[in-house]
This record gives sequence, structure tokens and C-alpha cells, in this order.
Amino acid sequence: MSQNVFSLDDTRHKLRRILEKAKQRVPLSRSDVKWILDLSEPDTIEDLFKAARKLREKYFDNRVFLYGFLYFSTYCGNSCEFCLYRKNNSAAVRYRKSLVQIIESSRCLSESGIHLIDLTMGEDPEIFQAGEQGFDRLLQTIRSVKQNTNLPLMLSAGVLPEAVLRELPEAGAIWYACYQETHNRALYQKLRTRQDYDIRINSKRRAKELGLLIEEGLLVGVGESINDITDSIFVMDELKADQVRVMSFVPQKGTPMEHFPPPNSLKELLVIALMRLVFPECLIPASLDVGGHAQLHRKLAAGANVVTSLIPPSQGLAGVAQCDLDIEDGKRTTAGIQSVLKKSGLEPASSQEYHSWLNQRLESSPPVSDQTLF
Ligand code: SAM
Ligand code: MD0
Ligand code: SF4
Repeated sequence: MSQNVFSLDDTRHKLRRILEKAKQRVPLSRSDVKWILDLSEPDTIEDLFKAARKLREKYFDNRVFLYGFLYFSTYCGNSCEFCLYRKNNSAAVRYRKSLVQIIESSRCLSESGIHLIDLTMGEDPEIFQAGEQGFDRLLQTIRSVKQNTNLPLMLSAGVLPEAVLRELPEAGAIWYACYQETHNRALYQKLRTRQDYDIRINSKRRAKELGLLIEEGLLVGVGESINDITDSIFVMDELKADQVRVMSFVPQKGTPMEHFPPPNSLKELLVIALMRLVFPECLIPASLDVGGHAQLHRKLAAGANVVTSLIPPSQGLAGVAQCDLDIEDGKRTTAGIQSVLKKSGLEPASSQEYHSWLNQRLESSPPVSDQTLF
């Protein structure tokens, strides 16, 4: 027998052993995680994806959740190296939607049958530099969207002061999303040049203690190593993130990383599948914001169970990583993705199913009372 046949058998055997651990909810070791991230043999990767789909089915049946994306202000006072919307980048389309426009777009999303609205903005100086008044305006926006749609809401507005995080549940937000991108501190500081690592990560810890659900996220293709991604998986576990995501870096015009080579799209898929093995009961997005409609099927086939970045056309709304891809022709809508869901053997969940996942998750990590915190 040739060496190759031997090594392929070894690989299959090792994968089976790791998959069995995941199935039995035995925590994967660092070396298991690194080994998965290093896979390159196509048949073995297919087996990994198949196992990730099976785990998704065990926890979510054939249901997926659909998230509307409402990027209501593209102004930002920060200068993240990878981001189109960094301050002073004249290649970015800037807008700040009025409350009336935000409500109209929210209604549009709600009528299309999504489960949640992700209210997103840059760290808009009009909000961040106006002190309490600015954040009051943000909270008022959340309240109005809640009143007008009664949908679960996620807030992705950057690092928020604790006093604002504290107000979010009452205003109607159930999720706080804030992505570290990497948990390698040196790399982080190169990417998010003007934002302290600890302040960003602690905002998530605090949000969780205050009873919000949290989403943590990674970027791949920004110079991270397999060791770094492995560290991230363990930090996500320690954070008890309720939703975990990975997105491939997309080079952006006018930014310092404009000519940085984009990653192979397989990397994102491997991380999605790995996340499903490690966090089987968590929500894992397949983002339309990277690769658009054309790559949705592959992300779902790797074990994702939320379609994010659904954007209504004709509203002048942008995405982040791919700011206009598939938006105006309606391919980033619930109707536009139906055929992909069908081909993937998946169906949108009912809103009741989404609510019951949220409730069960909230009950499993009740807010820490103020007295016990310090
Ligand atoms: N300004 C807020 C913040 O930074 O937390 C909210 C915006 S959040 C939706 C922006 C996220 O989009 C980043 O955290 C990053 O994960 C992703 N992103 C931004 N630029 C990207 C790019 N060039 N390629 C891929 N993902 C990108
Ligand atoms: C997405 N464009 O889901 C959105 C965004 C922010 N919470 C999410 C990156 O891909
Ligand atoms: Fe601003 Fe967020 Fe982009 Fe950073 S990632 S520049 S904080 S919009």
C-alpha cells in the first residue's frame, strides 16, 4: 500500500474521532481545532461539512433564521484598516437615515418575513460625540423600530458606554453585536488602530452580564495564523457568545488594505464548520455580505443556520463588506434567497421558533445582579 493511502486512512480515522467527540459534546482540544483548520483534502472536508450539517439538524432541524440588515448611518469616527467606512475614506458612500426613513425600511424588512432587524452604524460622531444626548437619540431610534415592528432587535453600533448598554433591553434590543475580528492582540491593534482591545472585549462581557445576548465575530484573511483562529475559538467559548461568526476579508477601495490579497473562500467555510462542531447549539451566520447570493449555498452547506445581511432594495441602503452587491436587484431579500434555501434542504423558521430559541438562551444565562458584580 502506498504512503498516500495510509495517510488518507489516518486522516479519515482522525476526523471520525474528532466528530465523535463533538457529537458526544466532549470539548475539542487545541490540537483537534488546529487540525481541522489545517484540512485541505477535499473528501475529508466534505465529510466535515456533512457532520456539521448533521449537528445543525440535531439542534435546529431544517430551520434557518433570517436577519434583516439596516445600516442606518455610514459615518464613522474610527479608522479600522480593513473597513470601507473608516473616517476620511472618500470612496465610501455616506448617509445618515432620518427616523422616518429608518422606520420605513424596518417595516419593509418586517413585511418580508425576517426574524430580526440588525440596526447597524459606524461610530457616528453625531452620536458618539454628542454625549448623553447622542446616545439618547440612538436609544430613541431603537424604541421606535421596536414599536413599529415588534421584532427582536440587534444593535451593532460599535463600543457603547456601559450606561447605554444598560438601557438597551428596555429600549427593545435583545442582542449586542461587536466583533473583535481577532484575539491576537498585536494583530487586533494593527486592524483596529484606535480602539483598545480590552475596552472592546469587555463591552461584550458587560453586555452579557446585563442580560443581553452577544455576537462575537472573526475576520479571516487579515494576516491571522491557525493558532490565532484556535485562540479565538476558545475566547468565544469563554465569552459564552450566543452567536458566532466568521467573514472573509474583502479588500476595500481607498483603505490601507486595498491591495491586501483576499483569502481563499474555503477558510471561512472551514471555520463555519468548526464553529458548528464546537458550538452546536449556537447561531452561526452565513453572511450575504461576503460573496453575496452566489456563495450562500456553500456557507449553509458548511453548517451555518442564520442568513444575515438581507437588505431591502430601493431604500438607498448599503452593506459593509460588499456595499452594493446583489442589493438593488433584490437578491438579498427573503424572496431572493428562497431558491438557495430550497436547494439546501432548509426552510425559514417560524417567528415562534426564533422566539423560543431566544427565550431558552436567555433563561440559560440570566443577568448577573448588580450586587454580585463588584
Ligand atoms: N461600526 C461598528 C463596529 O465596527 O463594530 C458596526 C459595524 S460592523 C457591522 C462592521 C463589521 O463588518 C466589522 O466588525 C467586520 O467584521 C465587518 N467588515 C468590515 N469591513 C470588512 C471587510 N473589508 N471585509 C469583511 N468584513 C468586513
Ligand atoms: C452582516 N453586513 O450580517 C452585516 C454586518 C453587523 N452585525 C452585521 C456585518 O453580514
Ligand atoms: Fe467604523 Fe466599524 Fe468600520 Fe471600524 S469597522 S471603521 S468602527 S464602521
